[in-house]
Amino acid sequence: MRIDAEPYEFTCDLRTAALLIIDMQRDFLEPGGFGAMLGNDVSQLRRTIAPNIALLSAWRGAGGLVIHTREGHRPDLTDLPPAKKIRGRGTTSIGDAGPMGRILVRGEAGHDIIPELYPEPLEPVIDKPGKGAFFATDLHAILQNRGIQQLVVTGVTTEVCVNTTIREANDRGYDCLCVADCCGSYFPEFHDMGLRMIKAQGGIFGWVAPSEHVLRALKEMAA
Ligand code: TIU
Repeated sequence: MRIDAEPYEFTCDLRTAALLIIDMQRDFLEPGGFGAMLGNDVSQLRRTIAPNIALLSAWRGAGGLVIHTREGHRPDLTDLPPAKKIRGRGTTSIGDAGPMGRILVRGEAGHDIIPELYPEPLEPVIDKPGKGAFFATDLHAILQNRGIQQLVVTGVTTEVCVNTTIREANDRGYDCLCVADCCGSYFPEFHDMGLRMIKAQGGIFGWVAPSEHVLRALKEMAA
């Protein structure tokens, strides 16, 4: 499958590619969540929901592997670095009671994936304690076991968990295509720069394309 992308065409085979959806969690995206409570503009993230629904549906329809991630911690917080706990000097932080349960704690409502993009029973969900999806998770092993070489990456936020994951994947030998309109940041300028940082210098970390190009390639492949 050939996808028109920047800085040049991204070629991938559905048997060796996975759709990796990063942290589309209620606490980051919903108006009543932790992100919104911190004063962030969640509409910047919510615009990614519709294109992600379309891409997820097409990818599932083509029989491709889908992997979801969630940022969060064990209820006893033993995997929460003290530095991460106190960062920001906020009055409410990870592990405290938030608007949708304990903030970024596994099993709590706010930690879960938004209903619009909810994983199907056989789709792996990677619970990650860090920003990158490879750190302290079995993502690399899962990808290796399935012979995956290319990742089509979407989710939030562009410059934080999406960028960190793409950089980690790049160093582990994966080719990554970041789907521009399926990623979002609370800060539009960081979103733009986050995408530019990936595709600069001949694709230093990977490729960037709009979802329309991925959908078109999936359609052409099926024809
Ligand atoms: N998933 C992810 O990006 N976690 C963050 O904390 N992002 C922010 O932009 N804060």
